[in-house]
Amino acid sequence: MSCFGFLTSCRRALLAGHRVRVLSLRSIVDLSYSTHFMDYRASSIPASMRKMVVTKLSPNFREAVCIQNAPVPTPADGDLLIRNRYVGINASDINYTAGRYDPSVRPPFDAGFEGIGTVVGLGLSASSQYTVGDTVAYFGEGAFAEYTVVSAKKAIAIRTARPEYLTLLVSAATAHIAIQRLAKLKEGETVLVTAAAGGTGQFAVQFAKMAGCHVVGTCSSNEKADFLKTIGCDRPINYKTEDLGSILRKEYPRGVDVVYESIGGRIFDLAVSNMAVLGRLIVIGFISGYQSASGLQPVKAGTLPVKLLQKSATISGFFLPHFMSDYREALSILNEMFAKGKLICTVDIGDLDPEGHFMGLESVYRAVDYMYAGKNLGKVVVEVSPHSKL
Ligand code: NAP
Ligand code: X1H
Repeated sequence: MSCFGFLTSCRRALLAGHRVRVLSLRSIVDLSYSTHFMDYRASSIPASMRKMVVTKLSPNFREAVCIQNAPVPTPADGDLLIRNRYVGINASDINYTAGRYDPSVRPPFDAGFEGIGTVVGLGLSASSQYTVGDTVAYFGEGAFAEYTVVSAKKAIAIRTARPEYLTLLVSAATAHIAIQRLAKLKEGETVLVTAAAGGTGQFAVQFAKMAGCHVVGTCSSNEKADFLKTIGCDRPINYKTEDLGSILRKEYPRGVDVVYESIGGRIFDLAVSNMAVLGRLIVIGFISGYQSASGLQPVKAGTLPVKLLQKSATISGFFLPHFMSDYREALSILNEMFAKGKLICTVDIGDLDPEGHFMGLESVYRAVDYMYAGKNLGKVVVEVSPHSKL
């Protein structure tokens, strides 16, 4: 069975054994309603936990988010209660804390988009797919917590709690679906990837290379440029030491065919000015603006119509939640590629940071700063809790 076996049903027997072996007073209450299974053995589920809550809307993560004590939530029918082991950091965590995702939502609300952990409780109908002790990865809200409840539909069974799985859920899925749906890559074309050594950029580089393209990737250090060579990038450009505009003009005078663009502002303008005839630019993000009050970064919009016309070029936006119909298939392809060693999934868990490994919920603050200081090589991941037996 594929380890992303959320398409299979009835994978394990119902948890009758757990139901008679539960120990705590709370579990007696659970049994009386019989709507969910909770595991209170050995390690026991505590009554309360710590979680990161957005209490004030701000793109400054430290200002917006505080760590609070809260009761460990109870999974409703169809839900899983997951003890988080690793959580993924996304550039857009600060768009979320700024309230940009849904301006009608007011604080307090929970932060964090994705995690990996152990199923420690489940609502009744989720037991046809999962059992206590399963390891799962999920793309869902409230991940920056010791325990998170997610719908079983948003979870994926994985073999072991390896942080590399966290690269697949958002970062690799974004690159895979955006390139499949919007890039229309042809062998021999030139692809420019910005923030190429980051969470999603590393996958855009690999998918473009797999399609037989010449790949140019931007980054901010020589160490990242060396990493880019190892994942197939033909021309890494450290934009701190080399002039991106003049390199593109000199080395790619015909222009680039496709741009996977994450930075915005000046870099977006340079990419637009260096597109080939029939070029396609995909707006994946514009991180250079996220920390500002508006979340935006000005671009040369006035010259955009003529630049597109002169090249018959197109610009499209891509936002992963709009492509959920492609998500399951993409994840099973990505998982298989990862399992067969065809995809390099690099994670950065802070081991080279002066303060060390991102361990514990409070490290999420440091991990967000680390990403916005441009220090990460690969996907930023935080280890929320060390491995524990159930
Ligand atoms: P990431 O690439 O792992 O980290 C961000 C990288 O951006 C840094 O390593 C740094 O790389 C650069 N950077 C950081 N702060 C910057 C700033 N203030 N100005 C300019 N560059 C900065 O992060 P990620 O989570 O994978 O996100 C990358 C981009 O993809 C973001 O724009 C994000 O919004 C977007 N994204 C979009 C979707 C979607 O559905 N559209 C999904 C996932 C991610 P350098 O060394 O290259 O400077
Ligand atoms: C419904 O579509 C969206 C799309 C983007 C709703 C919200 C957003 C959003 O908050 C984002 C966003 C999300 C993911 C990502 O990787 C990058 C970005 S940038 C962004 C945003 C930034 C500034 C704004 O004023 C509004 C949205």
